[in-house]
Amino acid sequence: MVPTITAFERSPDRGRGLARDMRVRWALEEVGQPYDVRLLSFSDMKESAHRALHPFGQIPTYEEAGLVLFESGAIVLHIAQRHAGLLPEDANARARAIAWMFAALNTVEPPIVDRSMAVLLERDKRWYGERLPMLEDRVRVRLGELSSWLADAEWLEGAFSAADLLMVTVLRRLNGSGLVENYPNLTAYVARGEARPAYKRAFAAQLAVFASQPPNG
Ligand code: GTB
Repeated sequence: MVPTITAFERSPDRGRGLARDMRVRWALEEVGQPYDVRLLSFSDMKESAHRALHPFGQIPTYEEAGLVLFESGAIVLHIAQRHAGLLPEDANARARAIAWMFAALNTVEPPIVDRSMAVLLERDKRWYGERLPMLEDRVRVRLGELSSWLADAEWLEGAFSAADLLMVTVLRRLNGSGLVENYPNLTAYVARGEARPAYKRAFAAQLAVFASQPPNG
């Protein structure tokens, strides 16, 4: 059975690969698994039909025979466990790659999301000017640590894995901030991820959704 995922009908990023269905699309493309997409408006996501699949009324979800999943990290892990190519075969290396998947989502992404939310929602607050540098310092701490760890390695744990897939999508959320550019090895790391044919197919599919929507529909 071809799995079905959910995605924004009209993504706020105009289909630039920043919404979290991008991770799932990319993982499915990496393993060569075709998939269907059900597009949802913001109000569709809050309807009971979708909440039956996702307790928080969000995208992405993933449905296959007998299984419904939510949380992009859990979905990518599921795909990586069911198909070859996204996790190392060696048990210890696999455990470390999974640790990096958690690190991407639990340690690196939170300060990046805090910064994005401030930029998006708090610009008009009188304390914004003081808060943004503090949030950006927190992001810089994580980027510096990640940059030191990665050093001149191509990927986080040997060959490209689901850990890199998640980490690259997390770092891409800083596009336009200029923050990643201070770490040439991280800039090159993100570029390596974006150069993968599977990434390009996933990005094109997400962009095509946005492009197919009527301007104010
Ligand atoms: N932890 C969950 C996961 O990883 O799956 C978080 C899911 C989530 O945040 N989903 C968002 C959502 O459904 C879309 S991805 N939001 C609607 C709602 O909560 O009502 C977050 C996102 C959205 C848009 C951009 N962008 O435009 O740049 C980037 C990221």
